[in-house]
Amino acid sequence: MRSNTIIDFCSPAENWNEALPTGNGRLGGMVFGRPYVEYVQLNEDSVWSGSFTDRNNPSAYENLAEIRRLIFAGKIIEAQELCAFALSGTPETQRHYEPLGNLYLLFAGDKNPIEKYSRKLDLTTGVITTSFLTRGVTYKREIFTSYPHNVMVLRLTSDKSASLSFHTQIVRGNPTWDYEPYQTRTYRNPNYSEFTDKSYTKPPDISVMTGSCNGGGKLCAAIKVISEGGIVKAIGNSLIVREADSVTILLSADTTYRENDPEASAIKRLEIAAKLGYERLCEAHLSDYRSLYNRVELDVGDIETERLFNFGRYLLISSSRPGSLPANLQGLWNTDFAPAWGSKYTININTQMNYWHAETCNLSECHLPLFEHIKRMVKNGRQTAKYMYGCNGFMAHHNTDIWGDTAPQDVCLSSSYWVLGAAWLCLHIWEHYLFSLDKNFLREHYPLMREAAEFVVNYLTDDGEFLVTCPTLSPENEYRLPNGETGVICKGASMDNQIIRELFNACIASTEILNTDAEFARILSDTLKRVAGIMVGKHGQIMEWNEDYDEIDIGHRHISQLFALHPGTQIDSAKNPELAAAARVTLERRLSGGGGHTGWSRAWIINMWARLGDGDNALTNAKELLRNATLPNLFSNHPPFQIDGNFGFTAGIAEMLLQSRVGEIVLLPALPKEWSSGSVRGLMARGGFEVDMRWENHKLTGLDILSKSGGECVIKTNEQTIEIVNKPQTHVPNHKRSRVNLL
Ligand code: FUC
Repeated sequence: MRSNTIIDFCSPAENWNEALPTGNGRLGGMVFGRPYVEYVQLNEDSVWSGSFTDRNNPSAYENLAEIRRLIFAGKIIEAQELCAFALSGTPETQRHYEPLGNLYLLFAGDKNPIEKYSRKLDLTTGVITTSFLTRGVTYKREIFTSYPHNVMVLRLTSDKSASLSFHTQIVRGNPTWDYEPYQTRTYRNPNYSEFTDKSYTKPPDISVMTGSCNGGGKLCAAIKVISEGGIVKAIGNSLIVREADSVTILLSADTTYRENDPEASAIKRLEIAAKLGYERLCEAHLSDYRSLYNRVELDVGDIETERLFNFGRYLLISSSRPGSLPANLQGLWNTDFAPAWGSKYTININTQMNYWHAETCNLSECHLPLFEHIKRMVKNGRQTAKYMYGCNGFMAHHNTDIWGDTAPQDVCLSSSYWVLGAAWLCLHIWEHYLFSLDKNFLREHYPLMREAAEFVVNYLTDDGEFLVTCPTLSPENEYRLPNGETGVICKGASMDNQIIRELFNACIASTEILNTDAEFARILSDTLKRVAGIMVGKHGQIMEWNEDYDEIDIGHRHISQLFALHPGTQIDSAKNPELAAAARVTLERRLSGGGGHTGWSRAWIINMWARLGDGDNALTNAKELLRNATLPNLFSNHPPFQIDGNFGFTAGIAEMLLQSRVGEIVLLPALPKEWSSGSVRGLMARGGFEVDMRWENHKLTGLDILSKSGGECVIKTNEQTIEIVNKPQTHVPNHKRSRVNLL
């Protein structure tokens, strides 16, 4: 029977896009579930190439005035050429993420037929199970990655004693023979261990592999094999298990990013975990994992949608936990030594999208690695602001890496020279505050928002009419110039103005909440008066640039000009219906040109339709994402796999069911006709409210709201899609739990 919490297959993974992910934020694996050559492709979040290099272009500042002059004079092509030389990073590229290595378990009897094969990931436990029958024996493998003990745990059992015999090895390589480096037990593909430095055992039961992050630090992965019955012994760099009843394999990894001696720390962690034993490790994992996963439950009568929604929560819990790095372009899971876009942090939409569901889906703690990373960016971002642009404060362009690099990435006119990466990221601080109302958090992190705003105040320049960002661009679209040429670089792109307004307003509100920095708040509000508002263009659309240019790609995947609709708050059907109408035109225009063709782009569109209160269009796009941008293992497809589409999808579903601002909750704002009855438990609203509700025939029939911060709120619905039966209580007063019984 199909379930919304199980991802299952009846055959082993033939390729990476069929393998199942496990992870605890830092340590991750892709499990193939192969009966005779079990293969787990491994990642550790700090395995990145290189080290920090100052890449700020020495010619930037001396050319800034000239670039601005050219843009103001409409000499866009000349300005672009100068940008490419004077602003690009030196060198042009940041560091990239790399795989940790591969774990292999090789079993005897590889030509025997397999029956009753099953492979599944249970989203309620975070455990991947493979089982099969061969020669009359049923074998079972369970794999999870424990956050509390930071080890991956593999448990091998069978229904017949003394029937587990295999050898195991952990290596780092790049086998050309995809995923099948072992052709037999005695032949290995030449490249399967080419990036391994040391490979040794510590008899009787530990095997260690070390390597070097390409041009960077050192890494180590180690396993300890614990058998019940049978024997474990070391030969060469392999551990051999013979005739065991059951086996537990513990795997741990470290790099010099966090530990001076990764070998010592990885091995020590194995010994600690081994003392606890499988049962206690498993209990600790389940209680930790369930404490996060069980907070939310969705029933909309559509298993595929519910399952992908749940998978997005699973993936965040598995790739972003306190102490880990934030989820990168592939979360944690990457098999390539030269991954697409370096599997870095692209901060003109992608990294932000990774966290859109963190608050709404009650995974607030999983948001924390992002804030730690913003802190890592500050020092570099100050240097870039000062050195390249002569500005105070802190800034970032459209990408960052493990070192928090802030200089431009690539020589790519349509993306590299955008300057509001830090400003947008800092809005996540404000979101975290709005959901938690945690003043201590705001006090600690307000300085980051302030510095991002300070850069903007300094960077803005007067074009005679408005204060504008310049140079800048609208990620990552191009426009047609009046003379027919194509332009990218511009002044005052619409998304910039929208981000600036959102950030400045958040800073001003923070100064009031924290009772601090009134003078800075005044500067921000004076500055805002001179920043252009949202403009409607000749097609009735929200203008993307400060001139009503036509876009080169009508169906471009980025829909930057609708930032104000989502994730921003400035376009709102209730507050400014004329802008909401223009946002609808914009979205329809993008879609008519083929927009939404990447997973993340489609996911953004779901969120935007939800904000427009259009559940049917939101659902159509959700189905489209499921159909056309989802890989067999349910990873979202750019292509290749990019995790933002998963996270953005989950955020979009939540956005269809609940929207909020402090003091106001809108229930079922974008309920599609198809979801006429259903329920959801545990979604979060701004102001610190946890909401459970159910509905039948488009009528709200049950509502239970917990105020976690002791605040009050007004409850609304979108009356076009949902009706509150008997209109009972539409105001939740300030007491802990308010059960509003509607029937
Ligand atoms: C942005 C997007 C691309 C891709 C890359 C990682 O540049 O425009 O589609 O997602 O980030």
